[in-house]
Amino acid sequence: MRIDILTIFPEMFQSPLNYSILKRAQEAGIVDIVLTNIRDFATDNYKKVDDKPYGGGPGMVMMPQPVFDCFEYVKKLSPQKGRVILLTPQGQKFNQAKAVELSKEERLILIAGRYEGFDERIRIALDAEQISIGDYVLSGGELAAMIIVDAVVRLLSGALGDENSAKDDSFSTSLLEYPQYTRPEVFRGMKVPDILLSGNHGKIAQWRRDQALERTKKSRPDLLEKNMNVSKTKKGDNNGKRN
Ligand code: 6GU
Repeated sequence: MRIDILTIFPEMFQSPLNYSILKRAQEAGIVDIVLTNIRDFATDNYKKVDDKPYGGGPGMVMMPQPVFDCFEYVKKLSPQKGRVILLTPQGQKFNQAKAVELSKEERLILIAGRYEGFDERIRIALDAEQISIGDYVLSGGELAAMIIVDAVVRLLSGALGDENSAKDDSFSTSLLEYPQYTRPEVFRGMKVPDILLSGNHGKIAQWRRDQALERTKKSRPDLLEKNMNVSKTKKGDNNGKRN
């Protein structure tokens, strides 16, 4: 997979991209992550990328020209078309199903905005899908882009050491993950549940299912409800793209 990220703060990505799974996936050639600075496409002496909103109001808006020029440059860096995503709080909420969907693409082009948002003509002309990572406001789309990259890359074949470890993750089964324990057997008087030491794999699997269900009921009952509705409702939206 190739992931292009357009941002005015490429340095922000250095640390998250250079540890652990994301680092190894890049080194192994599983993913190629390319950062391009939108500010390099500003045309005035001050490298201006934002301006006041027409109609008044607080804050600044990302200007269309630097974003368009940057996008057109990035697009030509590789022959694949790419799925274009604008990170904005106005987008569809990101979740594990979306991560799985995006992990099947050959190329993603993520555009991180700052300020009060993008000039609307950017979204319209790039025919970009909009994604938000949750119902709260961040100072920019960079952290959201990093979260999406992390969630997507760990799903790519070969990115995790153990191919099974993504399958049991919370949300991939619509349940939260069951409790995990490692050595020692007793820590500060707290014992590992006997069943996990029993060697009975059938019973262990049953216990884990029960625990996952219990946890989900307790802290995320909405996931169980959603799960029951999935079979009833047909998903037919267009992922926030223009028709
Ligand atoms: Cl993608 N951007 C910003 N600025 N805030 C957010 C977000 C994105 N997702 C949730 N909040």
